[in-house]
Amino acid sequence: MKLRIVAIVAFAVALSQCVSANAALTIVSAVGGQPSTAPGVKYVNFDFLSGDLAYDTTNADYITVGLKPDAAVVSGSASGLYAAPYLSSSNGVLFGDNTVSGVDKTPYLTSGKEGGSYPDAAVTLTFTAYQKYLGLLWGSVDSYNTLEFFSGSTLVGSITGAQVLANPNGDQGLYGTVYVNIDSTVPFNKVVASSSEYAFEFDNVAYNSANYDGTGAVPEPATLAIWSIFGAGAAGVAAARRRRRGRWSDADRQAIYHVIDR
Ligand SMILES: [Ca+2]
Ligand SMILES: [Ca+2]
Repeated sequence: MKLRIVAIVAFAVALSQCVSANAALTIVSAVGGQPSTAPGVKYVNFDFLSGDLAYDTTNADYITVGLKPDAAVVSGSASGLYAAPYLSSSNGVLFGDNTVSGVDKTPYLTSGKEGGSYPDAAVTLTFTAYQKYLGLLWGSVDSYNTLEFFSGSTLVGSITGAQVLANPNGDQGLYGTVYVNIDSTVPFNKVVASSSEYAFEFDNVAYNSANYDGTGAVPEPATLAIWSIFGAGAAGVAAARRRRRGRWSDADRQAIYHVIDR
């Protein structure tokens, strides 16, 4: 019986680690919205990118762009496949584009269509440092666009086009593009953009590792497993001590219930 309780405690502790992986995402989006100008924010426009390449490696915390077929770096628009985002209220200035209002004429990223011949189609942004903020110019927003946030290999949150625009129908004009600012309670170091239909198009990403204080990242599964074994081992030692000492005290039981209840 005591062994079973020890196992339950170890499982409950492991479970509580998993539960804490859910990030609360605060989303602010607007036509003509602007990226954050907080200290430390970096602005990337993907204009000198082709293929799977690291971007802006002059920064210690840079982005590596991963393109799973049929994601791509593109310019302009191709009917039924991708459409350029739309700049407004001069919201490209911090990215080196002084357009006041008009189509994004620079290279941008498109997810392609996930499924069928391309089951993994997606754009992956992998950061060398943890982030708690992401901004992006999200063009021709569709309800079937999905943006996922990962801490290591753990999915900590996701949003869809329906959460950034009231009527996400792929409008390729002024009112179909929003600048979206997302703050996460859980630090992330990978973002994946995918779409079940053509397509998820975006440009002008802002990010900021300066507001990551070094805490809250989700442990890698291997680390978690080792930690759990250690935790179970430590609990086992404690149980053995209790066995020598005698019955579980009320305080011990309360401690266990507390852990299970979390
Ligand atoms: Ca660009
Ligand atoms: Ca679209």
